[in-house]
Amino acid sequence: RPTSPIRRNPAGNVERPMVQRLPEPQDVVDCLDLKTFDTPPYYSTSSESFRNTVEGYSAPQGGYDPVVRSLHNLAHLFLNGTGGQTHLSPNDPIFVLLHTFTDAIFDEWLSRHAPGIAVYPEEDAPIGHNRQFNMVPFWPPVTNAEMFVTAPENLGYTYEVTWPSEIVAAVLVAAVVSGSWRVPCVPATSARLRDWSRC
Ligand SMILES: [Cu+2]
Repeated sequence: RPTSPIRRNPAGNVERPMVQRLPEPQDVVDCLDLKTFDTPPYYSTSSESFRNTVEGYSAPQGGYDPVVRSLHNLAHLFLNGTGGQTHLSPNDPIFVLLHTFTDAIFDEWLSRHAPGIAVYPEEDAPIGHNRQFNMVPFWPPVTNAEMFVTAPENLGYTYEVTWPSEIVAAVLVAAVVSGSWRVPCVPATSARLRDWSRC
């Protein structure tokens, strides 16, 4: 029996202006700067928590605000259709790109901050989210602790991303060297997951 088609109406949610835009490169820069992996209550209300910020329940700088949606959540809600509904969103192929890029941000944060497993909540996080809990629904079973590791060294894959702060630095250097402060058109980067450049 045929099912309904994938629906997208990007930026079309006029009832909710906050989700009529996509995350900005600066949002990723800010999120990657957060120093603490997670904070009590280890939930969607956590403040100054990298985990809650990349998920998108707090401002990119880490402050929790119940009306804010950012980063991963904002990209879902921007789609305003199949990809914006929790139980349906994997049906839209964009889901794979969004979650791959979210994992790339997580991997970059692990590389930059080298946190160690002690920062991962041992208890009091929601069921399934404590350090030694298995990640549902993966099989064979794997714990959160086992996945709290950088991809290149531990998981056999790597991301090729030029992070936005690096693009900004390159543009500034080019402008200074050329004696011009006119912002040049940034060429396409080697990022395969998302090109953050803007012309
Ligand atoms: Cu998602």
